[in-house]
Amino acid sequence: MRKIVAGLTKKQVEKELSELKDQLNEYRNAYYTKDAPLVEDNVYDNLYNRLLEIENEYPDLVTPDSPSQLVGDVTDDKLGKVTHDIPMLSMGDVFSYEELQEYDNRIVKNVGSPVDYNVELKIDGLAISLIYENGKLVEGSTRGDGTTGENVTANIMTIGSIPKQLPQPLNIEVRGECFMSKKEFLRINEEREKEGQQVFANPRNAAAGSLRQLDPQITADRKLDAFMYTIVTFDTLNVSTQSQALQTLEKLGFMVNETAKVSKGLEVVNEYIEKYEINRDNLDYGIDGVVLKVNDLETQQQLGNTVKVPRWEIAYKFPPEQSETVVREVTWTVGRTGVLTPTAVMDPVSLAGTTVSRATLHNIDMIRQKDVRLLDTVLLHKAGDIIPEVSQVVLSKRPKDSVELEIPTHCPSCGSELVHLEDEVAIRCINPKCPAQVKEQLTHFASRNAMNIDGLGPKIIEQLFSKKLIKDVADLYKLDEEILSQLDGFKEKSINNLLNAIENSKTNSVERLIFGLGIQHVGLKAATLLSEEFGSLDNIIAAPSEDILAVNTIGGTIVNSLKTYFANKDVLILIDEIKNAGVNTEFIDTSNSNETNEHFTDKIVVITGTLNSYKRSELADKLKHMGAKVTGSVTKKTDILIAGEKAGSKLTKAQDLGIQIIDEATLSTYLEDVDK
Ligand code: 3BA
Repeated sequence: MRKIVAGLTKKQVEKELSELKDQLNEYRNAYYTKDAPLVEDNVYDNLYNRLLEIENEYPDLVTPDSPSQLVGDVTDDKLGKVTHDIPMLSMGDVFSYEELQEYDNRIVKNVGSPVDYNVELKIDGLAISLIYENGKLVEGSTRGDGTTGENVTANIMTIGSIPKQLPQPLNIEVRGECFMSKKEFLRINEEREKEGQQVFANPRNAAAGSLRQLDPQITADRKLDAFMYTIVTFDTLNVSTQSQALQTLEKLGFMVNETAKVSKGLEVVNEYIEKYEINRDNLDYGIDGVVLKVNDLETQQQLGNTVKVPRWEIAYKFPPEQSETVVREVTWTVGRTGVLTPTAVMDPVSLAGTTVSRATLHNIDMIRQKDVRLLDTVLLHKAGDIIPEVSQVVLSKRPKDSVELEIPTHCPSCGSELVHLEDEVAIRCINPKCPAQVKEQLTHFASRNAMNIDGLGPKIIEQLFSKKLIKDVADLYKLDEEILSQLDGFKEKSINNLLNAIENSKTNSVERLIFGLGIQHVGLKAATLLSEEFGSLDNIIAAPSEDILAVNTIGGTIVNSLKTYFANKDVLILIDEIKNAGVNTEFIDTSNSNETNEHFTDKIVVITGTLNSYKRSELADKLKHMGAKVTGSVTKKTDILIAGEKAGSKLTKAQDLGIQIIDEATLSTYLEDVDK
């Protein structure tokens, strides 16, 4: 399959090599600098191996900018640099048990006798290094290229599971893996999708993107964790093996992965690998293999390092989890913005712990690139261990009667002709009255980050729409008891609840309305910036482009999108209707009205237990507006614990530490003070 190097002329080789370098460097850059991979790992690996093959054959063609000469991650300019006095090496890896056996043979030969290994899970995150002086956390950094990393101290400080203060006044440097749980990854991606932002490809990228940025508040809003696995400088600690090092780390208050095991030679290694390869989906964090480390630190020293990797450790990488199945059908769904997304419907197959029968094909480029056809056998994998995707077609199994996919020319929902705009991967339905789009828009309008109309989900919208009780968002404000009683299962209570929720949404600050309208490229963040700056929807509509551009972080794409949107006559009619219904279109500045309130200004606040009249996220927002810092765990630095019903360990801890505790009733009086 692979082209051999020998049959090519030097000119051809040079051309291929230069293309490979450009391509790989583009992929590396997207992966490391932007934390947004363009291709799957195996695609990168295949190209990279081809590069190595050529460079092996023609060593004179190796240049310093070749990806083969660059070690590990690239660092970004925006963050400060940190030099690792003791470099952070990379790990050697193997992909089969045979190779592990060969590795062990070499070690035995080298040391002169069998050794114990400490066997650990290989956490799929990003390596970090922490420096403590006198027991106090003073610096946190990423690995970067191993010698120079990025200074992410402020961001590291927001990670709850990293101690800021050790129980002893030690001078130590410890290293480990920072990661995001799968659960948090799903939560954040859901949020990003709603805000119209690009989703993270996997938890590793989400962790990197959250840690490697300038605003520590963003890191704090996304729950990161870290397992620590190495003590770099031992100070006075009495440690002689890797397994003792892990125990010591745990005693010092670090989170340590608890699955590690000591194995005499490879005795239990196979068992360990199998156990976690099968169970990896049950873990709430991603792993991509298993690490073996010679347990005895002196023996480690004796074995030493090569330039790139320590000789005393090796990583066994899991093969990617893939399953084969047959594509039976491709369905196209129309999203809120009219974009059509193809989904492959396949024979159900078990893949990494769940049964899968649907996988997104993303867009027509992807369909063409992968050349997926009906009746094709395809290999599936899970992006980030979670989202099923087609990796490739198994061409050797393509039946004679396979059918090329038809790219739709008309919208499956409304039948209008589809368009393929230049510069876009998507095909779109541009009929603004398309029922599929309108339903999605209505759902978005009512969603939590937009108008936050509790109880108005997709199912009810579907009913309202198909019964022709609403046709656009303005109609939501015309709903009454009589209309709602036509819905299946809607009784007095559910009717009242929904009408209340709709009524309440009229008093939202205007950024929720702007975000809810679903203007292309205008997420909640941009909507909030615009509302703060211009004060009302009318002012935003009337604002000259230059004035909008002058708002920090608002760029030309957003300005163009706003101008196009508000130039539409139908849009202006809709906005008039919304206003006439009594929906607020002004910015309500919660931060200003609270400046005089000193209950929460500059306070570190933790919320725990069940609250009856507040949603946690909204309360947190509110407190932040009042100048509080809302954190997740109770520490000595915590000023106030807001304790709802059934508060547990956080309450006990706060009591132990003598921290001010307020219950929901007290909280309400504090907040009422504020509203005056
Ligand atoms: N152990 C990653 N390196 C690891 C200390 C050595 C090491 C890792 C590891 C080099 C994991 C390379 C980056 C680095 C600290 C250099 C682990 C994991 N041990 N369990 C042997 O879980 N991903 N990564 N980190 N120094």
